[in-house]
Amino acid sequence: MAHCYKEATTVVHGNHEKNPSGALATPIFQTSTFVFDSAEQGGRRFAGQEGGYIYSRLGNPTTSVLEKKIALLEGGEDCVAFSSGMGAISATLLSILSCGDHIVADNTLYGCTFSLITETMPRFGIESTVIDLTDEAAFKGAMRPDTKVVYFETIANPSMKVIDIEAVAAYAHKVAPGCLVIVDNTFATPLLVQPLSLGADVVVHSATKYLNGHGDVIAGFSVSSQEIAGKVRMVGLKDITGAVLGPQEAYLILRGLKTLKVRMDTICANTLKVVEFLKQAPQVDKVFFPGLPEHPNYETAKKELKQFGGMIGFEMRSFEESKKVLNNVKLCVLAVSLGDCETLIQHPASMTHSMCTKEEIEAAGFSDRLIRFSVGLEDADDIIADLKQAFEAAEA
Ligand code: LCS
Repeated sequence: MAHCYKEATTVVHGNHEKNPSGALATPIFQTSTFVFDSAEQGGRRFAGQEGGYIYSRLGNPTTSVLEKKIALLEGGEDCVAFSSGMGAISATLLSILSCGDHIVADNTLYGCTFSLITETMPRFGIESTVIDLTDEAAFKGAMRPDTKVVYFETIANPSMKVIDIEAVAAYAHKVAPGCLVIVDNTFATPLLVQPLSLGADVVVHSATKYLNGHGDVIAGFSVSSQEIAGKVRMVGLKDITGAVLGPQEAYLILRGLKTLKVRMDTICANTLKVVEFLKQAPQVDKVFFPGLPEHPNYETAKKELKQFGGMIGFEMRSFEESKKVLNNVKLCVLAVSLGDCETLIQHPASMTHSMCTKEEIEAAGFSDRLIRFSVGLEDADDIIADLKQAFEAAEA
């Protein structure tokens, strides 16, 4: 699909299709089903001989506008919207994989995705090999000619690992023809990187985060070629998960998307200031941020990302101090999720990644001292002042 406009324009206008009613804002088609003109027409629509809507689990005009906009932003042919990020991820993987298939996944993933791949999918006979995808030897050792999927996150939750999409996709496609590279682009958003342009086959999102951006919707997307998206829609969404996005939520995401570019620019600028503060704070032992030259994947991040994003991890000197910071912030909000207007702070080991074992957490490169920080749209000085007072309280 041609990307005619620059991204700041695309987030506002999408493909510039006007609603036939003349409405500027996309109307909310709050309907479960659609009326056929005749029995013959209903039959033709079900047989795929005629376009048009049938039933909102299979498609809805409000949701379609949103899907087209996300496909444009990611540079994909098609997009399928879901009622959650996990809905998008599970429907995508289960549309592609069958009993006896093999998946290679990175060892740093959002906790529920990690459980899905390492615990749930093996129950259905799908074999998973979990390794550090930045370790070239481990990756090459894990790949098999019959590997069907390679799965990872652009900026990984919560260690902020950045994987070389181009290199991983090129090798996976070379040694395992037919293997699909699936990338979760939630942390980066299409404004920082478009994984499909670097060789990935599918991009998945938790739209709950930056894409919606206002902390009031749970949603997800799967973006790919028309062929793959057709399968994801007609198998993963229609038959397996049924995790369809409602038109009200689709509308809210369309509204949130209009400010994606200004939100991301402000969040990324704020984040650089917060990182600078964390680096010099004596109470902080380690900062996890891909824009720092000492970050192990700094070179990849510089090459791959237009900006370094709004997510930071940092470890205090002890678990006790980390806990005290979490309990002493006043402006920053103690809550999971990320990518909202409000700065959010949480503790991965006991919250988003509590389903991982101590060994799995260690392998993912963090500890129970890690605090994850999603920088918001407040004034950076106020965010920093809040952290400063929480650090002082943690020492007391
Ligand atoms: N992918 C990533 C990278 C995520 O961080 C999350 C949720 C999901 C997928 C799942 O999306 P959902 O179904 O929640 O829309 N991450 C969360 C987090 O870090 N805190 O709370 C949820």
